[in-house]
Amino acid sequence: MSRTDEIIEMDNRFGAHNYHPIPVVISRAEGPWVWDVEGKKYLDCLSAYSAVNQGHRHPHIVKAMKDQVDRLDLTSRAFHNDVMGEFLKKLTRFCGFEKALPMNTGAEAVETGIKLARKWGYEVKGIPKDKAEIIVCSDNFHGRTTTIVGFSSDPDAYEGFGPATPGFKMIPFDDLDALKGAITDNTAAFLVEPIQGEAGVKVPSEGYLSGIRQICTDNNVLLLLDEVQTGFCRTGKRFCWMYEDARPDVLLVGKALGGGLYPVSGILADGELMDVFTPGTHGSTFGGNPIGSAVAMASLGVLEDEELDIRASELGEYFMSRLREIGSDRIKEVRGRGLLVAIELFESAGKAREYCYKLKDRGILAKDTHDTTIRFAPALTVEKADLDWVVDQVRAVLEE
Ligand code: IF1
Repeated sequence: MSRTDEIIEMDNRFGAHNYHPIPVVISRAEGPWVWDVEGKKYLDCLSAYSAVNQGHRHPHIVKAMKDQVDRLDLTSRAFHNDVMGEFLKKLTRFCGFEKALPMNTGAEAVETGIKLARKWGYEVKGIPKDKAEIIVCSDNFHGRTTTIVGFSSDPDAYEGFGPATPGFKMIPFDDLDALKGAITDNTAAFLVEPIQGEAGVKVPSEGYLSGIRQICTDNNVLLLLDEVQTGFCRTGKRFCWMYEDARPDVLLVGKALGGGLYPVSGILADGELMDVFTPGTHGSTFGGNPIGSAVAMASLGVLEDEELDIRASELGEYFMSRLREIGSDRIKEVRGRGLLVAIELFESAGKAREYCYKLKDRGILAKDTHDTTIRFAPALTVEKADLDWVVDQVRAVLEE
């Protein structure tokens, strides 16, 4: 039995079966590349769902983490530590908000945003007790907690996990009239991804982001943007909302904030709104811990120093135009923003997963979603020549 098969068997024997991964066992990584246990090299075109925008094991981030580990580990928030404040200062400046609240995972950031919106709804907007409503979109993906899956439209996500938390209302994505129609006096917030990732990299129409910003402002409804996946330069700007100047009231971030080395998430808002949280009303053992804070500071530094927003924008435009040139009759659409790119195939072309297996054999790790879509999200440090090579491999598997 190969080492790969042995390890996969062990995963299956001792692990819960809540995943069905592509059968490759990765044991080493550097920059945009990974190696499997057999020594085969791949271009990582998933980047842990955009958690590794800076590339694997970026030397600056690794150094920051090692230095921190040698000095101070964990204090909890019962005491101050000498790293978190510097991190929050850097994060708020990077994102353009007054205050931040650090958590660990994306789902926790979303939960934190939901709590903030509800409390603001009761204390500031004056919504009657327990009547707050939050509007969400169909085909959303915001995480896996019971509250979050309770407002998912994907049966795999919610089926069997009820009863759903009340207080959520679903409307179609990319539909301004639906948003206007769904708002009531009890609406506290609208929660949305600026590009729907799991739904298949669904980029909304031009004017949607500025439109939702305006509607929320006009109706005294908070705009909560989930940029857990789209944030930190992935789509060609620091944040996707910057394409239409649709600055949210609450920005939810995660993934690449930890540079692929440590889970770090959080929410950003201006002072008055963030002050809705008072001592004892929210927290986390690990949120704002010294190691996460040091790693996140370095992760932000790399995004700035290497201007990865500009790089993602230029490389993304180039990559998408080269993919469109393939002109295969199996391709329905190439779409995306920056280096968050998807190829949607016609149903007659067969399953996207089959193409991902073929790409894997050719040294490219990409992930399918929804049967017909292949996602490409390499590290933002990827070289242009490597993208050319990806295009050649994609063309080859489509011609096979
Ligand atoms: C998995 C998808 C991506 C997210 C947005 C919050 C979270 C996520 C917009 C929660 C997480 C992940 C989790 C990962 C697969 C993945 C994913 F395919 F499921 F949808 F990226 F496209 N908001 N997305 O995309 O963050 O709590 O996981 O840190 O294996 O479930 P988390």
